[in-house]
Amino acid sequence: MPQNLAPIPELYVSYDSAQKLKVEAADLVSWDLSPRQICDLELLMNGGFNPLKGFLSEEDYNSVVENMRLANGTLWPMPITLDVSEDFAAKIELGQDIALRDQEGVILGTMTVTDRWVPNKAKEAEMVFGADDLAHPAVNYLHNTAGKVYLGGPIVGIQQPVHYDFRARRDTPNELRAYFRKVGWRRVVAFQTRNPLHRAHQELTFRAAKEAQANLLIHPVVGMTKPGDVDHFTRVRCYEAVLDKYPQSTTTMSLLPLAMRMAGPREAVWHGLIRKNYGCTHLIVGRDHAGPGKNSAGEDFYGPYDAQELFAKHAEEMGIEMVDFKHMVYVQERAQYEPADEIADKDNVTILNISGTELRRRLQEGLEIPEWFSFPEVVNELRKTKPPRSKQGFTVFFTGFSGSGKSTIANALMVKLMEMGGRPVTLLDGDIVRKNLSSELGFSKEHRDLNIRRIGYVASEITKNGGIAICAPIAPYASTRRAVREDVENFGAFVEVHVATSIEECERRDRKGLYKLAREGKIKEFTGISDPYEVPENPELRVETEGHDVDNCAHQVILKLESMGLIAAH
Ligand code: PPS
Repeated sequence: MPQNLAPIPELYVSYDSAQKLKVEAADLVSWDLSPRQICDLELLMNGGFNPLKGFLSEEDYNSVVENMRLANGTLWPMPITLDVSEDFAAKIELGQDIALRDQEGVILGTMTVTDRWVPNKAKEAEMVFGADDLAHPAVNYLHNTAGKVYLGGPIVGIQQPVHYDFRARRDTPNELRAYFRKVGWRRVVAFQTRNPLHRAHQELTFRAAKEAQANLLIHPVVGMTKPGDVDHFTRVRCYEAVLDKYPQSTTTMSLLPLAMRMAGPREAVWHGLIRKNYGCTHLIVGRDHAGPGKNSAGEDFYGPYDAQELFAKHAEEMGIEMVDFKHMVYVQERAQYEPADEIADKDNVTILNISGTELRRRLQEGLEIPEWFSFPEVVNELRKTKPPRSKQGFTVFFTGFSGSGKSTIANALMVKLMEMGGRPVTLLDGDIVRKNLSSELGFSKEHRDLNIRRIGYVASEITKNGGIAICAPIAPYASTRRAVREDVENFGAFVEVHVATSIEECERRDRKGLYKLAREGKIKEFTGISDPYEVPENPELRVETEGHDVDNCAHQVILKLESMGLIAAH
């Protein structure tokens, strides 16, 4: 297919108009964009989503969901929609302009709202993602993050979202087109990725470029990828290390601020249209391209070659060709990578391969990663970001009645961990937090939840930065404890310890004299007496304090941490 590198339409107005518009837009009703909407808006404005002129109208949305096409018949597989809350939607009149702001309040563009509707999300999930199953990250997003109402309408672009990272590596479609024109690249094969590159990827991209007789664009996604992926900062440092291994004159890299949906076949077609906009003539499409993993029944959402098939069916219409991805494996005797299906002497050679899961395990446990698998520079970067578990941060979260012994055990644990050394330890005891972080709060459900969420926030920050947070509040509500677990588990392990001293024993001990006051009605909403406590169902550890001394209880926690690999066995 002939390459056309003429500039494509963008939605930005001229610099002077933008300055004027920015002042005028300050008076408009504003929508604060979510991180995903910012990614979508950037690609709408810079032409990455050409021919879209804004967030989809209701008619286009229905047509995209049902037929993979805009209402006018143009191929477009992914609904690009502006989801908002019901409250916000109720404030808007059709025909009204709204300002679209980033999370710091900067106005990126305006939209004339032509359409407002309540989508059938179950139908969207079924038709676009193949199943209304929350195990699919985009379906989960659709139901649990996206707003209830969609707004649609044309956009006027004022400015690009601001990026402070890797600026020299970011290009708009027109910037890449201009670059290809300048260096005379007539055929360009794009490699889409959301993972670090290892030797097998390098080999397959080399082969793809050779097969297509094209130059190579490494085009990694740095917008939003699958939850749990290696963060883009680490990945870009890895890509830069690998880029040195490619011949400079034939290969380049550019970062794509796309928010992926992991929609397999539809996503592959979407990726093709986007790469076409970026001036590419070919896209490498892999086995299980943009796959979301397993569904809630433990099966794959899509067939392994569904994406390649759908792409191939529409390649002509898209104006971009597919290079299918070979599954590369290492042949030890020949010390080289070869496509798995082209090895004729399979039975006489040793084939080596390390799966993604195995790689994560090796990183997790600090085990060797062989040179035949990856480049030392890449492994080094990955190890920096993902140190072995015994060097990562974590949170120990004690919960139990007042006077159950949480604080005493937590203190003993803190001292034991400090004796071991290696990581900073912070104790967020119930009383201390109430004094320093939550002094204005009482003991209503709302206030207790607020208190626990604050503790969770601090603990997740400590965990993120490689420290150990020990929390010891009552935390009587299971749902709040779960929310804190989710916050912390974004960054490291969460170890819930139920200090299971019975309410009778706590009252008998009554170390602070509070139970007596609670019984007399002088303290209201007292946990276990006049307020609920939801016993943890599956804590990592339950400790009984009746009949065990503090030292023993703290030791049980230490043993648990050891068995989880969080502290080195001693
Ligand atoms: S919560 O529910 O998790 O927010 O409670 P927490 O912040 O851990 O409570 C800390 C201490 O407050 C004292 N106290 C009460 N506890 C429960 N209910 C009521 N109404 C109440 N009023 C005061 C109690 O001593 C808690 O300390 P600990 O260390 O648990 O004994």
